[in-house]
Formats: sequence, structure tokens, C-alpha cells
Amino acid sequence: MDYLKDISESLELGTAERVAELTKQALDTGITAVVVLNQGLIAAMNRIGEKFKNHEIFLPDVLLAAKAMYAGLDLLKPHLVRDGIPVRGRVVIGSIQGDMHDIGKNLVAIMLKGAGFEIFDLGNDVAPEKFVAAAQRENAQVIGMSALLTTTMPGMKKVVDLLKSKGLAGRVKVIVGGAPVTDEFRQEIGADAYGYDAANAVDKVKQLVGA
Ligand code: B1M
Repeated sequence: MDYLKDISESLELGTAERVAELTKQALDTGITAVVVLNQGLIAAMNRIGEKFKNHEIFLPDVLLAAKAMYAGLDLLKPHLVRDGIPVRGRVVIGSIQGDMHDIGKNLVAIMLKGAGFEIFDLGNDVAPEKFVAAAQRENAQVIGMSALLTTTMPGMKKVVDLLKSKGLAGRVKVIVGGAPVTDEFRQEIGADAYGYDAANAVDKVKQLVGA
């Protein structure tokens, strides 16, 4: 049985229960959570994105796929997060204002938690002022922002500018990511780091806090 292929196909069909069942079975047979995530769930979600762009499927199909993604992700979570490791730093994270996409952001949060960071997850559609206020309140060293829409990306610059105007730039570091975000964009807005995927985000955050 090809679990990864079956997980991908079930996710594309939006059958959450089947994705959960197959994810459980795949883990039981010894396939690692990272492989299930990358080769099963994320691979399928990328295809969903392509099909949506080409008008082969529509928004309700994407929503079902997202639900199915979470059904698998929930089961992978305990395998990606380890308890009892010393706290390396404090990170405020969220999807930027206007952006409802949160799967990638949640993945980054899970992986950061797994690497020992304390996470303050503000959810999605987070206003720039909220990011900055939360970083101050929680005494966070890092703000992590995710954007999936080209139209919401400019909100990230507002956070960087707000930190500067409050004299917090440098003390609170900023990492950005999400499908349309690039390292060039990161440079343009003056953020400190760009993560191209969740594992890379963990490496970059470790560098930012010197952990
Ligand atoms: Co939307 N959507 N969507 N969508 N959606 C995209 C982003 C799109 C590219 C699809 C397409 O046309 N091909 C397109 C954007 C086009 C653009 O801006 N250029 C799009 C659109 C247009 C829209 C709507 C406007 C559609 C509409 O209403 N007509 C609407 C907008 C809603 C809003 O936000 N205001 C919309 C809605 C939705 C759903 C609600 C149905 C659903 C989201 C459900 C949810 O998140 N709870 C959805 C989905 C699922 C997608 C696609 C298909 C998949 C996104 C995803 O979860 N990928 C997406 C197509 C695509 O991206 N190819 C698409 C899996 C996830 C693991 O990857 O989030 O990229 P990703 O995260 C990665 C990396 O980017 C990185 O690490 C993660 C793991 O590798 N990363 C970071 C992410 N954040 C990071 C932060 C970091 C570091 C790394 O540091 C802090």
C-alpha cells in the first residue's frame, strides 16, 4: 500500500476522515511525521493550489482540502512537538491582517514549539499594532509573520516600521514567510529573516536569538 500517495489523493478529494485514517496507519508502519507532512499533505496542498489557480476546482473544494489537511496535521502534531526541552526564546506569531490562511503559520508554530520556543499565536488576520503590542506584552525576542496573499504582504512592512518608530527594531527581530514571500521582499521591507519553509523558519529563528 502506498500510504503517501493515498494520503495525497484523499486530501485532494477533501475526505478528512480518510486522511486521518491513512495518516494514523502511515505513522504506525513507521513512516516519519516529516515525510507524511512533506510528501503526503503539503505535496497535495500544492496541487490543490495549482488546480484552483487553473479553475479546475473551486473555493469549497479548497476549504474541504484545508479541513482534510488539518485532520492529518492534528495527528502529526505530537510527533513534531517534543515536550520537556529547555525554552530557547519567545516568539509572537500570526498571519498578517487580511489573511485568513493559517495552515503554514500553524506549521511554523508547531515546529518552533518542537524546537523549544515559547509561542504566542495571535491567529490570523492580525493587525500590525497587535503584533507589536503582543511582542511588548510577552517580552518576545521575535515576531513571525505569514502572508499567503500578495495583497496582504504590505502589512508586514507596517509591523517593521512600527517597531522602528517605537525604538524596538533590533531588540524585537522579525521573520517573514508564506508562499508569495521572498528574501528580496524581506530585504525590501527591512525584516531580519525569511523562512522558505517551516524547518528553515526554525533555523532562522534560532539564528535570530543566537540559540
Ligand atoms: Co487561498 N489562495 N484564498 N485559501 N489558498 C492561495 C494562497 C492562492 C495562491 C491560490 C491560487 O490562486 N493558486 C491564492 C493567492 C493568489 C495571490 O495572492 N497571488 C489564494 C486566493 C486568491 C484566496 C482567496 C482570495 C480566494 C477567494 O476568496 N476568491 C481567499 C482569501 C481569503 C483571505 O485570506 N482573505 C482564499 C481562501 C482560502 C481558504 C480559506 C479556502 C484556504 C485557507 C484555509 C486555511 O488556511 N485555514 C485556502 C488555501 C488552502 C489555499 C492554498 C490552496 C493552500 C495554502 C496552504 O495552506 N498551503 C493556496 C495555494 C498555494 O499556496 N499554493 C491558496 C500549505 C501550507 C503548508 O503552505 O502556507 O505556503 P504555506 O506555508 C509554508 C511556507 O510558505 C512557509 O512554511 C510553510 C510550510 O512549508 N511559511 C512560513 C508559511 N508561513 C511562514 C512564516 C514564516 C516562515 C515560513 O516565518 C514566520
